Amino acid sequence: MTPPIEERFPRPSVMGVVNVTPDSFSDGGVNYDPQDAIAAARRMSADGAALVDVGGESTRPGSEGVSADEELRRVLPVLEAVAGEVPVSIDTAKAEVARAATELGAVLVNDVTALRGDSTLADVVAESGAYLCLMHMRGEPRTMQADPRYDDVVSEVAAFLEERLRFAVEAGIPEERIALDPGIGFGKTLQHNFELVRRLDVLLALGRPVVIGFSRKRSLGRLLGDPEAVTGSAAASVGVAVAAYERGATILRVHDVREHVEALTTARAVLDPGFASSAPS
Ligand code: HH2
Repeated sequence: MTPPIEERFPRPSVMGVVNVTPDSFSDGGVNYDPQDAIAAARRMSADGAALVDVGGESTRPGSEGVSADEELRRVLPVLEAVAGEVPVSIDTAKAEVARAATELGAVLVNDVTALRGDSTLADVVAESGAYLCLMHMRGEPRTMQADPRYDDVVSEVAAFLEERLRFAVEAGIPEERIALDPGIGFGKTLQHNFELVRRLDVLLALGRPVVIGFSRKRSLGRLLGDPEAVTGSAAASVGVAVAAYERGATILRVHDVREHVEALTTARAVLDPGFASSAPS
């Protein structure tokens, strides 16, 4: 039996990011070579990542997308090498890629389109028994940062995620396997991104664990004074991850795993007396 997602990945769990891409905004192709990606996945796991999110298609603002064949060519060598060794999630919107990944043991399908991109993905997730992350995105990566506007970003994101959660459950994916993600930076301004974390209670009211992926996103660099920033620093990422954890986030999707694991473990010792008392005095 698959345990509920919050049992398998208790608060706070770190999801390390391995982009097997030449063009991701955050790491500029450092893991495009499969050997580099494999080494990164192993290192993240050793550093305390609860799972490693492997992706073969950049979703950075302005990006165009790649074919399923190209995505498979990028991710399969990595998934094959770490199968049975490193818990993996697959960052894809394509059923074909999710099927291959779950057959190789991927435990979670991370779909930034929240099952709106490929009409057969829900069936693949349901049949595989994998966990699922449903993420909010306004528009599509090519155009999403062109003047995003909301009346109330938090309630609109919550309504969207509630609708996608219902859709996934009706498609046969058990609710206890699903996590929700507000999609930091996906059709949102800096103010929207911070408000979503500040008012995380509204998303938590949907009753599912929340994933936050603020790591290295450009709002962090812009907040700290560079209006042209395309990324944020590791320190800024850690700060926002700890704040998100304090507000109730369960899974933190990050590039700098060791720094986040240390910071979140420390934050947990403050918030959770039972956890602190289990450490040597
Ligand atoms: N962000 C990115 C990609 N996938 N998945 C979830 N669930 N949440 C996120 O916030 C999220 C995501 C974008 O970041 P990154 O993978 O570093 O860059 P790129 O899409 O350019 O590969």
